[in-house]
Amino acid sequence: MNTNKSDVNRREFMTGSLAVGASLAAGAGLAQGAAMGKPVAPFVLEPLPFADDALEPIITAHTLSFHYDKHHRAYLNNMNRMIEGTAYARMTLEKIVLASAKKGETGLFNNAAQTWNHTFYWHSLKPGGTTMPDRLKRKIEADFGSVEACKKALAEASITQFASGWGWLVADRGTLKVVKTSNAEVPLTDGMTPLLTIDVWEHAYYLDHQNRRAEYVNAVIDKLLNWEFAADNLFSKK
Ligand code: MN3
Repeated sequence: MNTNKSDVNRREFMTGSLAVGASLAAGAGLAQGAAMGKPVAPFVLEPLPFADDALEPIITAHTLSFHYDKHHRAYLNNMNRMIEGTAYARMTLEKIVLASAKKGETGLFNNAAQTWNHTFYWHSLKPGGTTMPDRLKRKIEADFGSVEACKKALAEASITQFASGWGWLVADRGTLKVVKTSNAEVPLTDGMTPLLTIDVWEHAYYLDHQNRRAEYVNAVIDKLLNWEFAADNLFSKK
């Protein structure tokens, strides 16, 4: 994979936010532990970054009670079981995703990537949305022509993803793009830097919107996206 400027920031975010074991050490400490070959597993489920009813009516507490408490937790628990006592137990979550993909260990990849994807999705959402930082806005206008064109591309990718998967805003070698992935697949494995994601598995919207995926996707894009998180993923350096 490439190691552009955002990788470091994202890795810190993931290790820090999916903090490990009983000691909720700082991200730097965890990274150092991983680098020294000490176990970082088992991973723990971090709390949602908002109240469970804060995204209503677009995403209800009822949906989150399954999506976060059941689906996300199950992926994480499955991954923890699979890595126990293996070399993976000494890796950061992002490294587990990349290494299991490279080795074709599909079962582990699916659970590790879904653990990563869901944490990334929760942080892609913000009650009421956020104002887009100017620096990100200028980059989006340069690469998509306009903010509206970017949102339209993200909506189209998310709505047209066949069956389960994800819509993403990514940086690909310095250029912003919209991509979609199937099932657990994540653009990290193609060397891209995820900036934002929208979960389009049916479990993300079916209780609230039934088969109306477009209604869910458009509402998320209009009212819930965390553009400050996207800007942090694109621009922040440690
Ligand atoms: Mn999901």
